[in-house]
Amino acid sequence: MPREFQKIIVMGLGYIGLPTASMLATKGHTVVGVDVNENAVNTINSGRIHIIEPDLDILVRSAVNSGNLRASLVPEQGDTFIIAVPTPFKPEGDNPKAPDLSYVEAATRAIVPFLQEGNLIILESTSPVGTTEFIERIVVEMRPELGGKVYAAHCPERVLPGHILRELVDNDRIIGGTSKAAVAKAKELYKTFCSGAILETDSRTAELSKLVENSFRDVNIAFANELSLICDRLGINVWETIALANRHPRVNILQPGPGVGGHCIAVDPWFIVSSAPETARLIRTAREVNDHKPHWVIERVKAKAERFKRPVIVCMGLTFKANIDDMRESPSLEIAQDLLAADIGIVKACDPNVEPGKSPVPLVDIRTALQEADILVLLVDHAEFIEIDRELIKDKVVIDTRGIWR
Ligand code: SAJ
Repeated sequence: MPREFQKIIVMGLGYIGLPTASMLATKGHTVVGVDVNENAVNTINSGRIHIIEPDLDILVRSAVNSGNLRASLVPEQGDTFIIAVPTPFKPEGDNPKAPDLSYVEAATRAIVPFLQEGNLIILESTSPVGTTEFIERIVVEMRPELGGKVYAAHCPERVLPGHILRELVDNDRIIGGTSKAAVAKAKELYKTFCSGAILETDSRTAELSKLVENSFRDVNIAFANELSLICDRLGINVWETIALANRHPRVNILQPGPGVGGHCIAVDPWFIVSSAPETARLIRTAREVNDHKPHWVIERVKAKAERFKRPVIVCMGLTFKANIDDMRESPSLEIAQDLLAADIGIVKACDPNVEPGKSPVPLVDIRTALQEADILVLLVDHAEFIEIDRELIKDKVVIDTRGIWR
């Protein structure tokens, strides 16, 4: 029978690992969070955080103060090992969109020396189909005596950046094991902090389900982005068109934007394409449609800039979506940087969530942006931009990729 409180080793203390480790610690488990980043380890051990997410600082402080959470550079023995490390694209090779499992492999190899009979390994990282079985193979290759004696399951993370703590508790969770016993063990653990339903399956189905969730969203955003190009060609307002179509009881079109960013939706569909390149035609096309959108926006800005001698162009927003500080895979950042490099005017950016030192494009505040800009390119629907008085922008050339200033 599983014990009520376990000792859990969490490999990777990023946007998923740190909230999960802290949540488990506040529920009474003893948690050791492991990361290769010494700065992150020291910061967490002092009860502070190295990433931005609402209320995470409070949770980490209380987890560390309770004595149940500590961070370390190296793993140790425990009951359960949770792997929450990045799965980006491979830096080199024929396929630039192939998944890079080197972090998963390194984390696995790091824990194997500490594994004991009956331990459970949980993969939370979004991964291509077969990765949980790959982890098991590494274990057996390094410690043949553990063959069939440790358990492995995939419990894909599903939390939305900006709402991680709420969704960590409320969302339903998929648990896919390489055996039924692995599912049962993992379920016991997730029940200690997850109030959503726990859905049981095998590891390969769990891996694909996670990739499918993000691909579903990508395909639907691509539909909206394609509509925005069609509407532009026909001189029709895309926002009004979508709002009207969405009044049908079975239509629910998402919103067009400057492209799709973040480290999940712009990446995960490619893991399906890599596994089934000939078959995943729609998923691949959706990725291409969304990746093309920033270039289309750039061309529109360039066309407007031709009217001026040397216009001041201010890009409103650099993050990959509203009200966060994350610029990973951000189409807005790509647009601002490309416009700067194109030298078609004086290009600046305005983003209340980005620190000046972190922006590769010169930053101005909202007041300066509204005073100086000849062309305003609205890229992110941050709350501060939605509130801007339309009177202040009525004489500007405005390219609104999010439809908030209609
Ligand atoms: N976007 C649009 N139009 C829309 C909705 C989104 O252009 O109508 C854009 C956003 O601006 C952003 C990108 O899509 O650039 C992605 O944003 P998002 O809010 O849709 O999703 P993420 O990447 O923050 O988080 C997603 C979530 N997945 C789903 O909603 C299916 C989250 O639940 C996952 O846990 C996360 O990916 C992940 O880590 O995989």
